[in-house]
Amino acid sequence: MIFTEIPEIRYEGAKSSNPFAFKFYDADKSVLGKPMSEHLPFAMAWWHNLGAAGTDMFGKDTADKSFGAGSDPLAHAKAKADAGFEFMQKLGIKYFCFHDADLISEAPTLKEQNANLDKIADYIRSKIDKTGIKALWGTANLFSHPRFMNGAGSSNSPDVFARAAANVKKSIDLTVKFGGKGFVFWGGREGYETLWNTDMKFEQENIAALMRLAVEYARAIGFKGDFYIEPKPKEPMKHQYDFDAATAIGFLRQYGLDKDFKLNIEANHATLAGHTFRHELKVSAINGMLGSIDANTGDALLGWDTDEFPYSVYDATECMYEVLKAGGLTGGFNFDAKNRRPSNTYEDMFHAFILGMDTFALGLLKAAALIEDGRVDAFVAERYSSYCSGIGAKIREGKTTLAELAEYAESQGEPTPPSSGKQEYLESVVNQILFG
Ligand code: XUL
Ligand code: CO
Repeated sequence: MIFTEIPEIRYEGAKSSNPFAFKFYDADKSVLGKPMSEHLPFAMAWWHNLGAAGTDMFGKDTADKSFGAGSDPLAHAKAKADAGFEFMQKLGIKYFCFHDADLISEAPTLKEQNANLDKIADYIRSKIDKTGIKALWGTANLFSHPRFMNGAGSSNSPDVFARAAANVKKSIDLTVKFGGKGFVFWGGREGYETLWNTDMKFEQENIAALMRLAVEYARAIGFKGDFYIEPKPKEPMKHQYDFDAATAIGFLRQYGLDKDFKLNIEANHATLAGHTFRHELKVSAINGMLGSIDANTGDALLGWDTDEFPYSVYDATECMYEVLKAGGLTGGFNFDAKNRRPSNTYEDMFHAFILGMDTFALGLLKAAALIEDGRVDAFVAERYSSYCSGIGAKIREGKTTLAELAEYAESQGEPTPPSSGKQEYLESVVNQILFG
């Protein structure tokens, strides 16, 4: 046991003042005919929760994430796994997400690295067998090591491309071994700093080639899950190719990858791209590509990826509204989030997840209430209802011509002004459901 002072976290209800209890996340509570736990498949991000210890550009670690192990890489990797599984069990979390590089520190050669990964993977697999906790998705870290300074798929070096392919292959193997539902590509270094040295088309073709090779390999070994692109506009690169959902969808379609890939939408990446989280979810959903979510939040006053635990019930409600409307996720809700640097105790790790899980539970309850209330849906249906008959229906059904429309326009005179958008009314309905 690592978190000896921390009890199992249970639901105690909104009136509880126990800091180690859920106030809103009640796993078995039925919402729209399904238990909360099925609506909200939460996942722990291995890298943040078990790895990030507070180092930033200006200072070193503030937290101790050695979990009692010394400097031996395998002993530390096992201690992380012990901590992670105990943590997830105490919170009732069924999934984790990981990079290859999160599992054990990198060895000097690829061969040694893969052998080390096999050792820790066997250890993790035995914990999966004991607990039923599995991977939500895996990914390859193709951005931290200096070899990837010019990108991975987009690198100007075919040797680096080949190394990226080897890391992706191993990470797919690990994902399959851990029962993962998905495999993510986050193109941290897949972008450019200046177009004076960059062949954009060449780089994008190569990224697509790496993705295609990954799909071919994974399908050949029986992986049935989804691949995901995780869009992000910038950071670490000035401009990343998977800028936002619309850009990523265009890319996937252009290179014929859209049948195997969906999107993993991260809230903080959405706002960095100048969109709301909800916008990115909507764009993904209407294109049939809403796969999974990295649940976190940025800070409106800070222009970078702060990866904070989500606390805005308003944002979570908007998110869950889109998720419910899309019929749920094939993936889940990965807390790609880290404690603030001064929140450096084991207790803080639990507070962070209680906050995130309660925020999304509230979001789910409020989104379900909005749908059951029906006023927003009814308003939107009514707003477009003139397309149900007459010339509107002909436009929708593609049964008219430009000439017919011109004739119609001439005969009708000045169009009746469109009806009010009633934004303020709708926003007050949302507030009433949230706080009434
Ligand atoms: C970085 C980010 C990554 C991906 C996985 O901004 O979100 O942690 O989720 O590589
Ligand atoms: Co992420």
